[in-house]
Amino acid sequence: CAMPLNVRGFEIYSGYFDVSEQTFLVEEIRSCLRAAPLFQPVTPRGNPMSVRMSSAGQFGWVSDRQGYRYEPKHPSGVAWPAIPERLLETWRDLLPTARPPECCLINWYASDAKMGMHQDKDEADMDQPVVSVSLGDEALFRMGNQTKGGKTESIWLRSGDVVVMNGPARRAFHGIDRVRANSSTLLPNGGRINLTLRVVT
Ligand code: MD3
Ligand code: FE
Repeated sequence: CAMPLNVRGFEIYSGYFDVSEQTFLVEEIRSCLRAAPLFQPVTPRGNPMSVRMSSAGQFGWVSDRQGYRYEPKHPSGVAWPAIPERLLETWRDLLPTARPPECCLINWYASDAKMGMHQDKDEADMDQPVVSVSLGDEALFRMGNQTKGGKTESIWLRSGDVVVMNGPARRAFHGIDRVRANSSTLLPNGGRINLTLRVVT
């Protein structure tokens, strides 16, 4: 069993998935995206986000002029597809006693996309853990504190890495500063996919 690197309570399993597992996961995600295509969320203030998103599971995360929230359906009105079994297995492997995830948020980053520092607080119980899977190009992940501001620490997340956010780290501010273009050959069209498994209700 692999021991994670612990940075500020973030448990980083570097190289959790090998290339053949990563390739399998990309196929599973492509199948999800055929049912529930990526869309470009708009912030409540009306600014388009640079990351494109979709979800799998009972609930998906959406943002528009109405606000940030979880919804039982894709903006097109179709139900979200099921969370791929390999991801549910990963959750059970890393968090054997946790409630099962109800959402797999799918984030797609083009090489110029980023995500500003934020807290994930749209879930009913913020004490439930979150698991993140990185696929494709490397990304600079910034980890902050439970309150805005203060010192931060950054690490590059690579394809196949998994991060578990549990305990105080679950409430930490975090973001993606930049993606390193052409740093992986996993995705034929380049870019980066981040999957986050979450308990929502
Ligand atoms: C820490 N995603 O979807 S993954 C997000 O790479 C998000 O797409 C980034 O932040 C990405 O909300 C970072 C690492 C991550 C995910 C969820 C967290 C860190 C987290 C939730 C709480 C605390
Ligand atoms: Fe987040």
